[in-house]
Amino acid sequence: MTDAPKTERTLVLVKPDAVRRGLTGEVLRRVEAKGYTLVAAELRTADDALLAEHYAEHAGKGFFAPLVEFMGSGPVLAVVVEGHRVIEGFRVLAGTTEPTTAAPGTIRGDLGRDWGLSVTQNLVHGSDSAESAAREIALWFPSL
Ligand code: IDP
Ligand code: MG
Repeated sequence: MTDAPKTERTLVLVKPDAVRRGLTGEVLRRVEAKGYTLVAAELRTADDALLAEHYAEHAGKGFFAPLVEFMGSGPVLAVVVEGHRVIEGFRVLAGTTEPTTAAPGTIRGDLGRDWGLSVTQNLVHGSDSAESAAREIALWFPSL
């Protein structure tokens, strides 16, 4: 008997800039087209406490306060996505942090740009490791 394929989960956030621009469907389309499965999704405006926890690794950095302000500026779509190697796979779909230089073909590279403010507005978040994914999923979806 062969082992079942190892699956994992990641937390994806469609950030307020992407929700405002009507790109929620496009982000989910790319996730599903890649063959990943949606486990849970919720549209909500996050409060500062949740966002400060979510971005705890960046506390104290110069961009932390503007980042929390931006992330709370409107609804985000929080999504738990499942699939083999989905943590790494979604990060590749998203592209590198700065949209101006993110590769074409990626969400940030195709749909994002520098609006002259900062690289804060880059459309999506994806957990960066198994530990981060477990922590973030527990934070956004405590019932899972
Ligand atoms: P990631 O989202 O690609 O993992 P991180 O370095 O974890 O990037 O940063 C978290 C988020 O903080 C980024 O997605 C972006 O929104 C914002 N950010 C990162 N670096 C900067 C910066 O230098 N200036 C402004 N915002 C930044
Ligand atoms: Mg990160």
